[in-house]
Amino acid sequence: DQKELEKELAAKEAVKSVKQSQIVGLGTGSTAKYVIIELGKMVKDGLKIQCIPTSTKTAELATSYNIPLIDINTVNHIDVTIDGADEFTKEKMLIKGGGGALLREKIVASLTKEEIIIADASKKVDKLGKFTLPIEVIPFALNYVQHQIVSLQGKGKLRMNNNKPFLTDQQNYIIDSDFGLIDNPRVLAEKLNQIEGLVAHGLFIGLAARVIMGVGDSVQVFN
Ligand code: DER
Repeated sequence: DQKELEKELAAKEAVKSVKQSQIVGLGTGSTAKYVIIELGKMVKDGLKIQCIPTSTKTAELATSYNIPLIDINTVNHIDVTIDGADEFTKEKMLIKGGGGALLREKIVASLTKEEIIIADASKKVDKLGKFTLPIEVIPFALNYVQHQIVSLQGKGKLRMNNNKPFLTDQQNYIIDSDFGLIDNPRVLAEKLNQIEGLVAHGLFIGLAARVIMGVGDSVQVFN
């Protein structure tokens, strides 16, 4: 359908930035999946890259396409990462974490020289916040962080999976938090960064080098 076509168009445009012998971060989600499929073809045709997955799900998918993986702790930088987003603005501010991979995605993004975000046109927003903000917390801090979210005028809901709390790759919980439309994402991000036990939130500010949006039968790039 239209969205899937736009995801694929964005992914195909993004992989043009992947060069021989690079260290490549692999995103998580249904848009990033198209990147893994494309890179699988390029590896089959002789592309030599070493990849770092942002989730166990992505690691399994990449392995199924014979994409070589390496341990993030064996590198001190990543050349290029291609990842999705739940929302993005023209200033390249993002909400991520819909797929639950936000902590590893943020660490990989922070290590990456060129973080490329790919998305279908439905992800573009004027203001972040229609999509609830994923917040990853250690279980020990669940109640404490919930209270901190309330004090920041948010409304948090523990993410569930089959009637049990969803667990991230790190065995942490996610609180999907509604702060309404967020006037100043940077200010909210800085407040969230102070909360003990909150290990990651989905506001990615200043991390994206480029956003490639599939729209109709072409792409639009936000630099
Ligand atoms: O969880 C994540 O951060 C994913 O990248 C998500 O934001 C995008 O997932 P999608 O490509 O399936 O919409």
